[in-house]
Amino acid sequence: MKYHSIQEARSMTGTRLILTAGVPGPWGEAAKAVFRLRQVAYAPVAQELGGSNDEQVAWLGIRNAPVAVHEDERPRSGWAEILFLAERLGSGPSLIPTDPAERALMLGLAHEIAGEQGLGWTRRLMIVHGPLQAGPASPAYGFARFFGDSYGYTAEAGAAAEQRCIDILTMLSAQLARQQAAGKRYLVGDALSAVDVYWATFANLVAPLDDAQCPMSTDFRAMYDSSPPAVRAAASPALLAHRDFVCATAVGLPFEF
Ligand SMILES: N[C@@H](CCC(=O)N[C@@H](CS)C(=O)NCC(=O)O)C(=O)O
Repeated sequence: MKYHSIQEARSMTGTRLILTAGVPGPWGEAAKAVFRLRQVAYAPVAQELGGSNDEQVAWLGIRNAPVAVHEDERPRSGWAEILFLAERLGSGPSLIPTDPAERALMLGLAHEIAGEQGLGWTRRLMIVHGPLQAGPASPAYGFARFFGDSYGYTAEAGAAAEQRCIDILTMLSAQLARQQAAGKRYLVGDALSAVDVYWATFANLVAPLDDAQCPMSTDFRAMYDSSPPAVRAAASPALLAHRDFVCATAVGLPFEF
């Protein structure tokens, strides 16, 4: 993917989407998929993984990614803000159910995947927990310290993260099983919604797609693929098959970043 610099993006109009360049970050991949499905044209802009990203901070006051900037509106970096921006700007079928109860369920499930203390958040705490417990002698300590400090790590939260991931995956597996028992194809309601997209993109943190579908460096793959068996087992075969189906039919393969 060809990225613009922050400097270029500042002087552009339209919709710009700041993404961590070169890696399949689940929040960024989800934002890209949501924009694509809503047919929102955007200019990709590079953020540096774990970098100080000074120019971005000077412009928007936000260091990480993704960040969507539409015209001269305020920047949007939370998954829900980005989703509602795509709903407003885009066209075609909505990614948010119209039925109020289905809508609430969809947004709640999406939070459990992409929000604070959701699946992505707690898998990240799991990833940094080992090196932080091992201490500064661990080769991954510096990386883990930075990400731990940036995203809510405490020794207590780190220790609780694995069970939290298992609980979320068990709950998503049960939700899909209920839907399938009712003859329904998607996680909520009768149609594709944003939560299917969040699951399809965040599942990489549990059972990464292969290199042909989602190329990544050996180190990155080892990190994404480091779930202990109990976490992996909490994602039912049907839930993983649903990821494959949503990637093939909605998100688009291979992932490109
Ligand atoms: N702002 C997002 C969360 C985004 C997020 O956690 N991004 C991380 C993904 S690991 C990131 O940008 N990491 C790269 C970095 O911190 O430099 C939300 O609230 O939905």
